[in-house]
Amino acid sequence: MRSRKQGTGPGTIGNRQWPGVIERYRAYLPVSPATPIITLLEGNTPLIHSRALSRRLGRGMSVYLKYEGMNPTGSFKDRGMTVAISKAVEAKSVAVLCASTGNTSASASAYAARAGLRSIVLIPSGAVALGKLSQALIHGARVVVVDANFDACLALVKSLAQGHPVTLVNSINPHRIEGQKTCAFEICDALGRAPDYHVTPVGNAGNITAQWKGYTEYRRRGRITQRPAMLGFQAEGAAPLVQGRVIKHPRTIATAIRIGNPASWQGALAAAEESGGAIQAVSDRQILEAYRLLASEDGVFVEPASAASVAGLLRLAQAGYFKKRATIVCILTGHGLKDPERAIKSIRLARPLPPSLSAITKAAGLK
Ligand code: AN7
Repeated sequence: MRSRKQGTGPGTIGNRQWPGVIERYRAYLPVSPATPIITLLEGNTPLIHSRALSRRLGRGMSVYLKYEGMNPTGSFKDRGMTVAISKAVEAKSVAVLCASTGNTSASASAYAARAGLRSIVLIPSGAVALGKLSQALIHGARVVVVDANFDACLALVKSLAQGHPVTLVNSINPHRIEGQKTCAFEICDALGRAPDYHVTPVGNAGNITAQWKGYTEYRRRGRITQRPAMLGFQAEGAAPLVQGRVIKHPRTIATAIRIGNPASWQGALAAAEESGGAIQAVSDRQILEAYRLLASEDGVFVEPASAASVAGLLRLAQAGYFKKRATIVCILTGHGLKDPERAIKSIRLARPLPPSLSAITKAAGLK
């Protein structure tokens, strides 16, 4: 390892600070010298080798976790939002609008605050994790809670955007997809090649579409020779791509991916098909098992939706899907602190004890 004296400590490249995804990958993104860059220095997230999962899979597998929860607002959305908000400012927009299961609204409101734009977010009532809601509120978004699910909120913002001078920053905005493809670039830069398998949660399906575009562009420009098989995982009760039909009332504890009519439907199917991968479903129970396993064995805290990738990994491994000695990257899309209530619900917390040394010693499991 090089020492920090040489300027290669965490978060630095040479003697420089990480510049954010637009400056790092400018040649691949739709920006010009005239584009004002709005950034919180997103990207450069850790690619962590998982000893626990590599061992569990056996057969010489190397499993890596791309910890997207380490982005400035705690999810991968920041990669797309830096581009979408920069382009909105360039277009002289004064307000941005989105529908969200939480993370998009957190990211949009933060980047809008930084750019001096107004932000308006529509969220489904009772279906957004507390951390995400608190972010939108504190960043000053106009938060409109709708008594309907995410799909209805998305339909509403599409109509609103047509009738008003606002920029829609859901992933149907192509600048979002452009920014989010940088996740694939970082993985290839870190590994020196593409992984054999790329495993990711799927909700509105923008991210898997963007990641596949990233690998494809990196290959076209000669940065990699092989692209990975793309494996996308939906929650069983919210798996329109697996069932091949819109799900009117999607259900899952993974509220981030409680989506029944994904906007990038075709993009996700194309990624799976062209790459020789698949879109499959995992149960809430499998998601929660993977959620606990990541936290307790690898020390990585994610939100439940993010654990869908690892749940899918374990499912496919059990079915003998992977070739031997494969390199597998699981995308962990959002931070566990987004949804602290879920962590507390999954582990029983004991009643407070009197401050007596003997009672405490016993409770601490010490002799
Ligand atoms: C943690 O914030 O759709 O398949 O409105 O927050 O690109 O939609 C969030 C989605 C995965 C799915 N993991 O990504 C929103 C929203 C987390 C997420 C997804 C989301 P897409």
